[in-house]
Amino acid sequence: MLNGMLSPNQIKVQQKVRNFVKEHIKPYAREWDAIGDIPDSAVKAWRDTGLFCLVAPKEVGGPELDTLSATIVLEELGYGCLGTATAFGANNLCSYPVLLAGTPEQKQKHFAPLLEGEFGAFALTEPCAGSDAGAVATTAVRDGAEYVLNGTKCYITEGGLAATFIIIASTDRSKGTKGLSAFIVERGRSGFSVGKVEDKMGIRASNTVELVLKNVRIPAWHMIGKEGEGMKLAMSTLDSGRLMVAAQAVGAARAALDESIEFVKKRIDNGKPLASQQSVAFKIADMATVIEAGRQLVHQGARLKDAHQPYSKHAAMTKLFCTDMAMQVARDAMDIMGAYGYTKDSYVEKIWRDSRILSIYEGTNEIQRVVISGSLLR
Ligand code: COS
Repeated sequence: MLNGMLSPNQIKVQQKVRNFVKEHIKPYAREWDAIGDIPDSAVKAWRDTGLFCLVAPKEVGGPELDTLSATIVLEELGYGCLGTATAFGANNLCSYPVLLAGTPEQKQKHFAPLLEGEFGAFALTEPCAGSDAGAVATTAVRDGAEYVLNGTKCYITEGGLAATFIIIASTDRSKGTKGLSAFIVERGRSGFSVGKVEDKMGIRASNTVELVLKNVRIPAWHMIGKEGEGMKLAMSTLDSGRLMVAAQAVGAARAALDESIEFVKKRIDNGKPLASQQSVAFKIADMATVIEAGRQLVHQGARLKDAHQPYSKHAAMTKLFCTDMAMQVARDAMDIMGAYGYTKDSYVEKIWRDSRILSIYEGTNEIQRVVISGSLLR
């Protein structure tokens, strides 16, 4: 890891999370994968680091990490367990709309539970609105001083555990993407319930559910920004989220590389460690090279965002490269380890399963190509 470009504070954050991962995540990640849950004690330990919501602003008592620091945290969490990184990352994802357009009152409301150690969730996806985000069919109808929400959201990270949600709903279906709006909805509102809990192939430590809204009434001041601003808020949120997913991918790939290095040094083949075979050593070299390339893309994207420069295209390129890279590195690691890598005795089996989601969630890699090519060809 090249640390030369990081500030002393960023290196401190990196070390803190690295220690946390070593002590609180890595020894238990396989067990959490098996049970499909993160025990409360581990969630509490993470909360005690003060990093439970990385992007929560100082004005509400949050750490307000810069984007580069946040990607460093997500890389380290991804190194430990992608499921846990996904779960802990949800609090950032759901916070961007509030950071972008929330009033001081909305910021207090949204961040208070997150800073107390509760989860938050960002709910955009629906059964018929995945890649086509603008097709959201959940409606929000104004009724006096309230909005009434109806619809179904699916594949919502930490939705079964969250205390606060950002729900993207249509306030005017005739306007398509220009009719979408964003709302803060708390757990416990009448008519708001958790539906199907997904049984996933990977990132099993994270919680993924369906949310059902039946005549859910919320005060009108819970709308973030203005009516019709929901699509822009959701897309800007995903720009940030894509850098975080890419950072997790770099972390997962680094874990696969470390497992591979340990394996090839120990494993004896024809009387010599596997590492002495040039074909194996070269694969290790290639894995390390693409990981470093991915990390540099992530850090550059974070620097662009921190400098308030346009970065949508860069975020899409970064997610595209890093998530495919992680999958390839996990596969290379499994190739190096052979049958052992395919068993649950090897951590690489879990990294391979977990990494598969990276090129799917927060915009498939086809969507990243839509964003990249769209910005080049318009
Ligand atoms: N930041 C801010 N605004 C953005 C934006 C961005 N990155 N991308 C698009 N917008 C705005 C556009 O400017 C446009 O507003 P105006 O018409 O006022 O200019 C509006 O959003 C609609 O944009 P567009 O016409 O490009 O929308 P499309 O319906 O063609 O969809 C894609 C664009 C496909 C890129 C979008 O639907 C998408 O990203 N889909 C994937 C969704 C996703 O990632 N889901 C994952 C689950 S959520 S965890």
